[in-house]
This record gives sequence, C-alpha cells and structure tokens, in this order.
Amino acid sequence: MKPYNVVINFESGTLDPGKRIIRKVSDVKNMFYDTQAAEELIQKGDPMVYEVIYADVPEEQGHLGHCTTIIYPGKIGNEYFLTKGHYHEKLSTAEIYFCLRGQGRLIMESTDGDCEVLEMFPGSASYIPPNWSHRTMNVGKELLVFYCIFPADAGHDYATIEEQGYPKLVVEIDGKVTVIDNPKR
Ligand code: PAN
Ligand code: ZN
Repeated sequence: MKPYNVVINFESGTLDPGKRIIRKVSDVKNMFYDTQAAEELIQKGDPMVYEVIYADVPEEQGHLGHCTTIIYPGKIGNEYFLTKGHYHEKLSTAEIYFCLRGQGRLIMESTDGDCEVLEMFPGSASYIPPNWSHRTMNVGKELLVFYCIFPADAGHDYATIEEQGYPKLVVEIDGKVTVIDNPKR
C-alpha cells in the first residue's frame, strides 16, 4: 500500500475518508448500571451514544490502526454516556487516546485488578499500557472527541467488560462529576 492522509475535523470529530460505526443506547444498554433507565431511553427513540470512524488500514501486525471517537453528551440515570469498553484480544498491545474536544474520563482496569481514572481534555494524550482494559465517558455538555492509535492487530474483547463492568462508576452527583464504587462489583 502507499502512504496517505486522512483529514480529522477537531470540532465534529469526522475522519475522512473513514468507515463509521454507530452505537445507540440499545447497543450499549448492558454497560450501564441503571439498565431500566436504559430501556426507557430505548423506548423514547434509542438515541445515539457514540460513533467511531476508522481509517482504512489492514488489521495486520506492523500496521497502526487509527480512528476518531465522538461521544454525545448525555446520561442514563446519573451515569454519563460511555463506550462499551474492552481489553485488546492481544493483551500485549498498548494504545494512545488524544483528546481533541470536550471533557471526558478514561477508566482503565488492569488484568492485575488495578483501576485508574484519567481526565480527558483538549490536548490530553492518555497512554493505555498493555494489559489494561479501557472505557471512556463524556462528562461535559458538548461532544467529546478523541483520536486513537493502536496496533492494527490488537483486536477487541468486549465480553469481559460486558460481564463484569468496572470497579468504579463515573456519575453526576449534585451537578459534579463523581467517581463512586460500582455496587455490582
Ligand atoms: C478505541 C475504541 C473506541 C470505541 O478506538 O474502540 O473509542 O470504544 P469501544 O470499542 O469500547 O466501543 C479503541 O480503544 N480501540 O482499540
Ligand atoms: Zn482499545
């Protein structure tokens, strides 16, 4: 293949040319603590929670996958709109999240059971080491847009996070972004 550019719009989060994946509440309902509130939102029109736009790169060792993620502002119950979250199938692979717009949190859990939460803000570049699962939330009132770079053969393991969630939840309490223990863990 030949070198090529994509163009990223820092405001809208579009990556062009790119392949767009849309996640609605119905796609991520099991990831939220308040599944009943999620069901109610699905009945009310099943709004979009986030989009991912991937550059066309072979999913092979040596290549770097890259994409933008756009998370809409919103909550289910008091929990902020979030991504599914995953371990990489190839656990030895790391990733970088570079925030372009908005305010977010990045929650990570390692295979050793450590849990960390980092702030995401325009200019923050978060390093996700090998063996750490990762999920993001939009804690602001505008779009959260970030750019991701990862080994193209990393793969996604969604099942582990869907089953066990994270040790912490990021919720709004009295209008403030608050990290609490997850009662279901
Ligand atoms: C990211 C994520 C993206 C969406 O590109 O895939 O932000 O999150 P989910 O994949 O958890 O739905 C990444 O971490 N790739 O490896
Ligand atoms: Zn990843």
